[in-house]
Amino acid sequence: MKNVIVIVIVIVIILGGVWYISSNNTQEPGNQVSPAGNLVSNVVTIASSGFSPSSLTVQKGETITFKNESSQPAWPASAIHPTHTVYPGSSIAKCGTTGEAGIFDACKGLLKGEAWSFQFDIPGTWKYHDHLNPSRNGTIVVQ
Ligand SMILES: [Cu+2]
Repeated sequence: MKNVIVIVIVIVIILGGVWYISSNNTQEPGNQVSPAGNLVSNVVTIASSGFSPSSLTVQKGETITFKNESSQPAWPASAIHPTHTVYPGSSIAKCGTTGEAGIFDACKGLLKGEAWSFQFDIPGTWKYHDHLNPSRNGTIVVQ
């Protein structure tokens, strides 16, 4: 009888562990855990009125997802139009090359519903714009 109780306790502990692990893996896309362990959702949406929020502050190393919810294609990219060279290492000249992965430049127009993500590793105040509609712009502050 004691053995049965021990087995039941072990099973409960294992199931509890499985539940705990799986419950930590059910975050929605676009959410990340910050270095402090907080769940943060760094999403900038692109509407016909522009980027929202127009200014977003994140910690170094966090990723921001830009999601186009407008009917027109949108191309988020580092200032300054048209060269996109303000964010260190970025340049529109790298689009279409192997350097494309590491630059603050979507390098293409995102269609409605499409998203593009970039990890900000360099502290600073970084302005950006929609390359297809340069009057639309925003700011990312990396702390
Ligand atoms: Cu541009």
